[in-house]
Amino acid sequence: MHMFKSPLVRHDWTSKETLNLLRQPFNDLVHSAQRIHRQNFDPNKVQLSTLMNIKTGGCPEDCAYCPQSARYQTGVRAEKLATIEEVVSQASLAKNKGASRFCMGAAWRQPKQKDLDSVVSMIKVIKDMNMESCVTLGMLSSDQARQLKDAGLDYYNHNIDSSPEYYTKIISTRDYNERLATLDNVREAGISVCCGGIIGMGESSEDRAGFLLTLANMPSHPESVPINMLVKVEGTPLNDAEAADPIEFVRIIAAARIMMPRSYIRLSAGRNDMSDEMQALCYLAGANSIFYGEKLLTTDNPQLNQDRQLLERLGIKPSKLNQ
Ligand code: SAM
Ligand code: DTB
Ligand code: SF4
Repeated sequence: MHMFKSPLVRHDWTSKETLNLLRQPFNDLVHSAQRIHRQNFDPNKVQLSTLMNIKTGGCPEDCAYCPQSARYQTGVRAEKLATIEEVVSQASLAKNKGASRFCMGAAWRQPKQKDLDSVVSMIKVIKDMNMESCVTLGMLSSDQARQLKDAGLDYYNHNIDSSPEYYTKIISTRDYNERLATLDNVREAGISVCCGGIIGMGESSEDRAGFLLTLANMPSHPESVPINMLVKVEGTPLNDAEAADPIEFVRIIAAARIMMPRSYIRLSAGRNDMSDEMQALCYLAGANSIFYGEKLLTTDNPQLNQDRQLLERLGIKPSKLNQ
Protein backbone atom coordinates (compact mmCIF):
# COMPACT_ATOMS: atom_id res chain seq x y z
CA MET A 1 0.00 0.00 0.00
CA HIS A 2 1.07 3.59 -0.60
CA MET A 3 3.87 2.48 -2.89
CA PHE A 4 3.68 5.45 -5.21
CA LYS A 5 3.35 8.36 -2.83
CA SER A 6 2.63 11.68 -4.47
CA PRO A 7 5.28 14.17 -3.37
CA LEU A 8 2.91 16.94 -2.45
CA VAL A 9 0.74 16.79 0.65
CA ARG A 10 -0.30 20.34 1.45
CA HIS A 11 -1.81 21.93 4.54
CA ASP A 12 -2.06 25.53 3.34
CA TRP A 13 -5.18 25.70 1.18
CA THR A 14 -6.92 29.05 0.81
CA SER A 15 -10.60 29.57 0.36
CA LYS A 16 -10.19 31.09 -3.09
CA GLU A 17 -8.02 28.23 -4.29
CA THR A 18 -10.50 25.66 -3.00
CA LEU A 19 -13.41 27.42 -4.70
CA ASN A 20 -11.44 27.54 -7.95
CA LEU A 21 -10.67 23.84 -7.65
CA LEU A 22 -14.37 23.07 -7.18
CA ARG A 23 -15.35 25.25 -10.16
CA GLN A 24 -12.96 23.76 -12.70
CA PRO A 25 -14.46 22.08 -15.76
CA PHE A 26 -15.79 18.73 -14.52
CA ASN A 27 -13.56 16.63 -16.76
CA ASP A 28 -10.42 18.49 -15.64
CA LEU A 29 -11.35 18.13 -11.99
CA VAL A 30 -12.15 14.41 -12.18
CA HIS A 31 -9.06 13.74 -14.29
CA SER A 32 -6.76 15.39 -11.71
CA ALA A 33 -8.49 13.54 -8.90
CA GLN A 34 -8.14 10.16 -10.65
CA ARG A 35 -4.48 10.83 -11.48
CA ILE A 36 -3.72 11.68 -7.83
CA HIS A 37 -5.77 8.69 -6.70
CA ARG A 38 -3.63 6.36 -8.82
CA GLN A 39 -0.41 7.81 -7.42
CA ASN A 40 -1.49 6.86 -3.91
CA PHE A 41 -3.91 3.93 -4.10
CA ASP A 42 -4.90 0.90 -6.11
CA PRO A 43 -7.71 2.47 -8.21
CA ASN A 44 -9.68 -0.80 -8.27
CA LYS A 45 -9.93 -1.41 -4.54
CA VAL A 46 -12.46 -0.16 -2.04
CA GLN A 47 -12.34 -0.41 1.75
CA LEU A 48 -15.51 -1.75 3.39
CA SER A 49 -16.66 -0.62 6.84
CA THR A 50 -19.78 -1.95 8.56
CA LEU A 51 -21.72 0.21 11.01
CA MET A 52 -23.56 -0.84 14.15
CA ASN A 53 -25.65 1.51 16.26
CA ILE A 54 -24.72 0.47 19.80
CA LYS A 55 -26.81 3.18 21.50
CA THR A 56 -29.83 4.42 19.56
CA GLY A 57 -31.72 7.68 20.05
CA GLY A 58 -32.47 9.95 22.98
CA CYS A 59 -29.49 12.22 22.24
CA PRO A 60 -29.43 15.58 24.09
CA GLU A 61 -27.77 17.42 21.15
CA ASP A 62 -29.81 19.30 18.53
CA CYS A 63 -27.98 18.51 15.24
CA ALA A 64 -30.60 19.59 12.68
CA TYR A 65 -29.97 16.60 10.39
CA CYS A 66 -30.12 13.87 12.99
CA PRO A 67 -32.99 11.43 13.56
CA GLN A 68 -31.48 10.45 16.95
CA SER A 69 -31.84 13.83 18.65
CA ALA A 70 -34.38 13.63 21.50
CA ARG A 71 -35.70 17.04 20.39
CA TYR A 72 -37.29 15.86 17.16
CA GLN A 73 -40.23 13.51 16.58
CA THR A 74 -38.68 11.11 14.09
CA GLY A 75 -40.07 7.80 15.28
CA VAL A 76 -36.62 6.69 16.52
CA ARG A 77 -37.02 5.32 20.08
CA ALA A 78 -34.26 5.65 22.67
CA GLU A 79 -32.70 2.28 23.43
CA LYS A 80 -30.18 0.95 25.95
CA LEU A 81 -26.53 0.33 25.16
CA ALA A 82 -26.06 -2.89 23.15
CA THR A 83 -24.63 -5.94 24.92
CA ILE A 84 -21.22 -7.41 24.16
CA GLU A 85 -22.98 -10.52 22.74
CA GLU A 86 -24.90 -8.38 20.26
CA VAL A 87 -21.67 -6.70 19.19
CA VAL A 88 -19.88 -10.03 18.71
CA SER A 89 -22.72 -11.42 16.64
CA GLN A 90 -22.99 -8.33 14.39
CA ALA A 91 -19.24 -8.07 13.96
CA SER A 92 -18.88 -11.75 12.96
CA LEU A 93 -21.61 -11.31 10.37
CA ALA A 94 -19.83 -8.22 9.01
CA LYS A 95 -16.49 -10.02 8.90
CA ASN A 96 -17.96 -13.03 7.08
CA LYS A 97 -19.45 -10.70 4.49
CA GLY A 98 -16.07 -9.13 3.81
CA ALA A 99 -15.92 -5.94 5.91
CA SER A 100 -12.44 -5.04 7.17
CA ARG A 101 -13.57 -2.47 9.73
CA PHE A 102 -16.36 -2.53 12.31
CA CYS A 103 -17.66 0.91 13.35
CA MET A 104 -19.82 1.39 16.41
CA GLY A 105 -21.85 4.57 16.90
CA ALA A 106 -23.55 5.90 20.04
CA ALA A 107 -26.03 8.77 20.27
CA TRP A 108 -24.24 10.55 23.11
CA ARG A 109 -22.97 14.07 23.67
CA GLN A 110 -20.02 12.61 25.61
CA PRO A 111 -19.67 9.11 27.13
CA LYS A 112 -19.97 8.55 30.90
CA GLN A 113 -17.21 6.47 32.52
CA LYS A 114 -19.51 3.46 33.00
CA ASP A 115 -20.44 3.54 29.30
CA LEU A 116 -16.85 4.02 28.24
CA ASP A 117 -15.92 0.88 30.23
CA SER A 118 -18.49 -1.09 28.23
CA VAL A 119 -17.19 0.31 24.92
CA VAL A 120 -13.63 -0.63 25.96
CA SER A 121 -14.78 -4.28 26.28
CA MET A 122 -16.46 -4.07 22.86
CA ILE A 123 -13.28 -2.74 21.23
CA LYS A 124 -11.29 -5.60 22.77
CA VAL A 125 -13.58 -8.26 21.27
CA ILE A 126 -13.41 -6.63 17.82
CA LYS A 127 -9.63 -6.66 18.08
CA ASP A 128 -9.67 -10.34 19.06
CA MET A 129 -11.68 -10.98 15.89
CA ASN A 130 -8.87 -9.45 13.85
CA MET A 131 -10.92 -6.58 12.48
CA GLU A 132 -10.16 -2.88 12.53
CA SER A 133 -12.23 -1.02 15.10
CA CYS A 134 -13.81 2.42 14.93
CA VAL A 135 -16.15 4.14 17.38
CA THR A 136 -18.06 7.41 17.37
CA LEU A 137 -19.27 8.41 20.82
CA GLY A 138 -19.40 12.22 20.78
CA MET A 139 -16.96 14.49 22.62
CA LEU A 140 -13.94 12.97 24.35
CA SER A 141 -11.56 14.30 26.99
CA SER A 142 -7.88 13.47 26.54
CA ASP A 143 -8.16 10.89 29.33
CA GLN A 144 -11.11 9.20 27.59
CA ALA A 145 -9.19 9.13 24.31
CA ARG A 146 -6.26 7.46 26.09
CA GLN A 147 -8.55 4.81 27.56
CA LEU A 148 -9.82 3.97 24.08
CA LYS A 149 -6.29 3.85 22.71
CA ASP A 150 -5.27 1.46 25.51
CA ALA A 151 -8.20 -0.77 24.57
CA GLY A 152 -6.67 -1.03 21.09
CA LEU A 153 -9.00 1.31 19.18
CA ASP A 154 -7.85 1.96 15.60
CA TYR A 155 -10.10 4.87 14.49
CA TYR A 156 -12.31 7.49 16.11
CA ASN A 157 -15.04 9.14 14.00
CA HIS A 158 -15.92 12.72 14.85
CA ASN A 159 -17.23 14.92 12.03
CA ILE A 160 -16.85 18.66 11.59
CA ASP A 161 -19.93 18.36 9.34
CA SER A 162 -19.60 21.69 7.48
CA SER A 163 -17.74 25.02 7.46
CA PRO A 164 -17.20 26.80 10.81
CA GLU A 165 -19.74 29.43 9.72
CA TYR A 166 -22.49 27.03 8.65
CA TYR A 167 -22.00 24.82 11.72
CA THR A 168 -23.65 27.48 13.91
CA LYS A 169 -26.79 27.19 11.76
CA ILE A 170 -27.17 23.43 12.19
CA ILE A 171 -26.17 22.79 15.82
CA SER A 172 -26.59 25.06 18.83
CA THR A 173 -25.70 22.71 21.70
CA ARG A 174 -21.95 22.65 21.00
CA ASP A 175 -19.48 24.63 18.93
CA TYR A 176 -16.95 23.94 16.23
CA ASN A 177 -14.01 24.47 18.59
CA GLU A 178 -15.29 21.71 20.85
CA ARG A 179 -15.30 19.39 17.83
CA LEU A 180 -11.72 20.40 17.00
CA ALA A 181 -10.63 19.93 20.64
CA THR A 182 -11.92 16.33 20.63
CA LEU A 183 -10.13 15.68 17.34
CA ASP A 184 -6.89 16.96 18.95
CA ASN A 185 -7.41 14.65 21.93
CA VAL A 186 -7.91 11.69 19.59
CA ARG A 187 -4.80 12.55 17.56
CA GLU A 188 -2.68 13.06 20.66
CA ALA A 189 -3.72 9.68 22.04
CA GLY A 190 -2.37 8.09 18.84
CA ILE A 191 -5.72 6.97 17.42
CA SER A 192 -6.30 7.39 13.66
CA VAL A 193 -8.81 10.10 12.83
CA CYS A 194 -12.01 9.62 10.80
CA CYS A 195 -13.48 13.04 10.14
CA GLY A 196 -15.75 14.45 7.44
CA GLY A 197 -19.20 15.93 7.05
CA ILE A 198 -22.48 16.25 5.23
CA ILE A 199 -23.36 17.77 1.86
CA GLY A 200 -26.93 18.85 1.09
CA MET A 201 -27.87 20.76 4.23
CA GLY A 202 -28.47 24.01 2.32
CA GLU A 203 -24.83 25.10 2.60
CA SER A 204 -23.26 27.45 0.02
CA SER A 205 -20.27 26.73 -2.24
CA GLU A 206 -18.20 28.87 0.16
CA ASP A 207 -19.29 26.62 3.03
CA ARG A 208 -18.31 23.53 1.04
CA ALA A 209 -14.90 25.07 0.36
CA GLY A 210 -14.57 26.05 4.04
CA PHE A 211 -15.46 22.50 5.09
CA LEU A 212 -12.86 20.93 2.77
CA LEU A 213 -10.10 23.34 3.68
CA THR A 214 -10.67 22.90 7.42
CA LEU A 215 -9.99 19.18 6.91
CA ALA A 216 -7.10 19.66 4.47
CA ASN A 217 -5.36 22.28 6.63
CA MET A 218 -5.27 20.10 9.75
CA PRO A 219 -1.63 19.42 10.76
CA SER A 220 -2.23 15.78 9.74
CA HIS A 221 -5.03 14.86 7.37
CA PRO A 222 -7.69 12.57 8.80
CA GLU A 223 -6.84 9.03 7.68
CA SER A 224 -10.51 8.54 6.78
CA VAL A 225 -12.79 11.25 5.40
CA PRO A 226 -16.49 10.33 5.31
CA ILE A 227 -18.48 12.48 2.88
CA ASN A 228 -22.16 11.98 3.65
CA MET A 229 -25.03 13.12 1.45
CA LEU A 230 -27.80 14.25 3.78
CA VAL A 231 -30.37 11.52 4.42
CA LYS A 232 -33.56 13.47 4.94
CA VAL A 233 -35.57 12.20 7.86
CA GLU A 234 -39.10 13.35 8.61
CA GLY A 235 -39.31 15.26 11.87
CA THR A 236 -35.78 16.73 11.60
CA PRO A 237 -35.43 20.46 10.79
CA LEU A 238 -33.49 19.60 7.62
CA ASN A 239 -36.19 17.37 6.17
CA ASP A 240 -37.04 20.09 3.66
CA ALA A 241 -33.46 21.05 2.73
CA GLU A 242 -32.83 21.36 -0.99
CA ALA A 243 -31.07 18.22 -2.23
CA ALA A 244 -27.46 18.56 -3.37
CA ASP A 245 -26.89 18.38 -7.14
CA PRO A 246 -25.29 14.96 -7.81
CA ILE A 247 -22.66 16.51 -10.09
CA GLU A 248 -21.73 19.00 -7.34
CA PHE A 249 -21.46 16.07 -4.94
CA VAL A 250 -18.99 14.30 -7.25
CA ARG A 251 -16.99 17.54 -7.39
CA ILE A 252 -16.70 17.51 -3.58
CA ILE A 253 -15.39 13.94 -3.67
CA ALA A 254 -12.84 14.89 -6.35
CA ALA A 255 -11.69 17.97 -4.43
CA ALA A 256 -11.36 15.92 -1.22
CA ARG A 257 -9.20 13.39 -3.10
CA ILE A 258 -6.96 16.15 -4.49
CA MET A 259 -6.65 18.03 -1.20
CA MET A 260 -6.10 14.91 0.95
CA PRO A 261 -4.27 12.63 -1.49
CA ARG A 262 -3.37 9.85 0.97
CA SER A 263 -6.62 9.69 2.93
CA TYR A 264 -9.39 7.19 2.41
CA ILE A 265 -12.34 9.18 1.05
CA ARG A 266 -15.53 7.42 2.14
CA LEU A 267 -18.67 7.68 0.05
CA SER A 268 -20.83 7.51 3.17
CA ALA A 269 -24.51 8.08 3.98
CA GLY A 270 -26.93 8.77 1.15
CA ARG A 271 -25.91 5.99 -1.27
CA ASN A 272 -29.45 4.61 -1.19
CA ASP A 273 -30.54 7.78 -2.99
CA MET A 274 -27.69 7.66 -5.54
CA SER A 275 -27.85 6.00 -8.94
CA ASP A 276 -25.26 3.36 -9.86
CA GLU A 277 -23.83 5.86 -12.34
CA MET A 278 -23.42 8.54 -9.68
CA GLN A 279 -21.63 6.09 -7.40
CA ALA A 280 -19.39 5.03 -10.30
CA LEU A 281 -18.50 8.71 -10.84
CA CYS A 282 -17.65 9.03 -7.15
CA TYR A 283 -15.27 6.06 -7.42
CA LEU A 284 -13.75 7.62 -10.54
CA ALA A 285 -13.32 10.88 -8.59
CA GLY A 286 -11.31 9.04 -5.92
CA ALA A 287 -13.75 7.64 -3.35
CA ASN A 288 -12.25 4.40 -2.03
CA SER A 289 -14.28 3.42 0.99
CA ILE A 290 -17.98 2.79 1.69
CA PHE A 291 -20.31 1.71 4.46
CA TYR A 292 -21.22 -1.86 3.62
CA GLY A 293 -24.32 -3.28 5.29
CA GLU A 294 -28.05 -2.86 4.98
CA LYS A 295 -28.34 -0.25 7.74
CA LEU A 296 -26.40 2.88 8.58
CA LEU A 297 -27.34 3.94 12.13
CA THR A 298 -31.11 4.35 11.87
CA THR A 299 -31.64 4.65 8.09
CA ASP A 300 -31.26 2.27 5.16
CA ASN A 301 -28.12 1.63 3.14
CA PRO A 302 -28.05 -0.38 -0.14
CA GLN A 303 -28.61 -4.15 0.10
CA LEU A 304 -25.39 -6.20 0.16
CA ASN A 305 -26.25 -7.87 -3.15
CA GLN A 306 -26.81 -4.53 -4.81
CA ASP A 307 -23.38 -3.30 -3.68
CA ARG A 308 -21.69 -6.56 -4.65
CA GLN A 309 -23.20 -6.37 -8.13
CA LEU A 310 -22.20 -2.75 -8.64
CA LEU A 311 -18.61 -3.37 -7.48
CA GLU A 312 -18.46 -6.40 -9.76
CA ARG A 313 -19.72 -4.40 -12.76
CA LEU A 314 -17.01 -1.83 -12.06
CA GLY A 315 -14.27 -4.42 -11.49
CA ILE A 316 -13.64 -3.01 -8.01
CA LYS A 317 -12.53 -5.43 -5.28
CA PRO A 318 -12.80 -5.03 -1.50
CA SER A 319 -9.43 -4.29 0.07
CA LYS A 320 -8.26 -6.76 2.69
CA LEU A 321 -7.00 -5.65 6.07
CA ASN A 322 -3.66 -3.77 5.95
CA GLN A 323 -3.57 -3.81 2.20
N1 SAM B 1 -23.23 11.29 18.49
C1 SAM B 1 -21.94 11.26 17.91
C2 SAM B 1 -21.56 12.54 17.22
O1 SAM B 1 -22.44 13.22 16.71
O2 SAM B 1 -20.38 12.83 17.19
C3 SAM B 1 -21.73 10.09 16.97
C4 SAM B 1 -22.85 9.62 16.05
S1 SAM B 1 -23.39 10.77 14.81
C5 SAM B 1 -24.88 10.03 14.25
C6 SAM B 1 -22.21 10.54 13.49
C7 SAM B 1 -22.35 11.39 12.25
O3 SAM B 1 -23.39 10.90 11.43
C8 SAM B 1 -22.68 12.85 12.40
O4 SAM B 1 -21.58 13.61 12.74
C9 SAM B 1 -23.18 13.21 11.01
O5 SAM B 1 -22.13 13.70 10.21
C10 SAM B 1 -23.70 11.88 10.46
N2 SAM B 1 -25.15 11.92 10.26
C11 SAM B 1 -26.11 11.92 11.22
N3 SAM B 1 -27.35 11.99 10.68
C12 SAM B 1 -27.18 12.06 9.34
C13 SAM B 1 -28.08 12.18 8.23
N4 SAM B 1 -29.40 12.27 8.40
N5 SAM B 1 -27.56 12.21 6.99
C14 SAM B 1 -26.21 12.14 6.80
N6 SAM B 1 -25.33 12.04 7.80
C15 SAM B 1 -25.79 12.01 9.05
C1 DTB C 1 -20.45 9.13 9.26
O1 DTB C 1 -19.80 10.10 8.80
N1 DTB C 1 -21.59 8.66 8.75
C2 DTB C 1 -22.10 7.57 9.54
C3 DTB C 1 -20.96 7.35 10.57
N2 DTB C 1 -20.09 8.44 10.32
C4 DTB C 1 -21.26 7.15 11.98
C5 DTB C 1 -23.47 7.80 10.08
C6 DTB C 1 -24.50 8.14 9.03
C7 DTB C 1 -25.81 8.27 9.70
C8 DTB C 1 -26.94 8.46 8.72
C9 DTB C 1 -28.25 8.64 9.39
C10 DTB C 1 -28.72 7.45 10.19
O2 DTB C 1 -28.70 6.30 9.71
O3 DTB C 1 -29.17 7.65 11.34
FE1 SF4 D 1 -26.59 13.25 18.85
FE2 SF4 D 1 -24.61 12.63 17.16
FE3 SF4 D 1 -27.17 12.82 16.33
FE4 SF4 D 1 -25.88 15.03 17.00
S1 SF4 D 1 -25.34 13.63 15.30
S2 SF4 D 1 -27.98 14.47 17.61
S3 SF4 D 1 -24.62 14.29 18.67
S4 SF4 D 1 -26.35 11.32 17.74
